[in-house]
Amino acid sequence: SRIAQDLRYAITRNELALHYQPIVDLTTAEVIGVEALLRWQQQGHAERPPELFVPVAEKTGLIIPIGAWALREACRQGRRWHEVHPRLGDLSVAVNISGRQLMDHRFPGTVRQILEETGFPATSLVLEITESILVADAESAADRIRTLRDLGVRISIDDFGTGYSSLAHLRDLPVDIVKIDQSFALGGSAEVDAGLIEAILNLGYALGLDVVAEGIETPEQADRLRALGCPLGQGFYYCRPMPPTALEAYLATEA
Ligand code: G
Ligand code: G
Ligand code: MN
Ligand code: NA
Repeated sequence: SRIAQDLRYAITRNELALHYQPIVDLTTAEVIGVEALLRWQQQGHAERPPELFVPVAEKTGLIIPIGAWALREACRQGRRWHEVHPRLGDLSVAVNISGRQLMDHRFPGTVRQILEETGFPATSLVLEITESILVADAESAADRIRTLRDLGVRISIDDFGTGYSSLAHLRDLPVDIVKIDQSFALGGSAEVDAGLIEAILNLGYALGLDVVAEGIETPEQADRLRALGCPLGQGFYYCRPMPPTALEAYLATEA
């Protein structure tokens, strides 16, 4: 396809960028971390959303070099923010990892090499993996996650609540963070959603996991999540994803 052909040159032509969306402490609104989100700005084209090109990158295998580029870029920029704002020295940087990337046999080596090369602390790096990937091949995924955690990085289950994990499955997965899918914050049925969010919070508490609610768009949603005891959140109400320079300016007001 045309997208696949163009994507082949996206890295060498410098067309890829990362935007960052803050993740905040819901009680203090303090930024505790950021999620890196891939952007593709091709000369002469409207910006192509990741929902469109990430699946193509996965199918063609281009997600391997593109994913490595994103990881390196995020660690490089994360290192810079730690240096510029020492008070944000524990700011975490989360990077989305696709299934193909996760299961590639070179992936743990790539992560190790990028951490060494950039000097970004492993403990500040979070790898976001969707629940559906972890369910698809649970045993191999769990093995791979153990290898990655041995490097010191943290693992986050993304889009949680949409992938049909069993409780036993989650208990056996060596992860650190659960991200409640944005459909729960945005959902129409407040009472049902509150019940489900509470269930996920209890699960997180029982398993010793951090919990992040995604897709918070209004102050009411933020209030509701806070009242339910959700510690961390992310969404347009707090911040939209923004380019690194804008994030730096934003962090400067906090530091
Ligand atoms: O803001 P947003 O449109 O950026 O992201 C849309 C989707 O693309 C999300 O599901 C997100 O997880 C995915 N995505 C964004 N950046 C990356 C990336 O660097 N790697 C992978 N594999 N997926 C990404
Ligand atoms: O699948 P993942 O959780 O990685 O996707 C993150 C996606 O969610 C990105 O496309 C990001 O732009 C988007 N996003 C972040 N905050 C909000 C929000 O408050 N509302 C909506 N609708 N999307 C959001
Ligand atoms: Mn994500
Ligand atoms: Na998500």
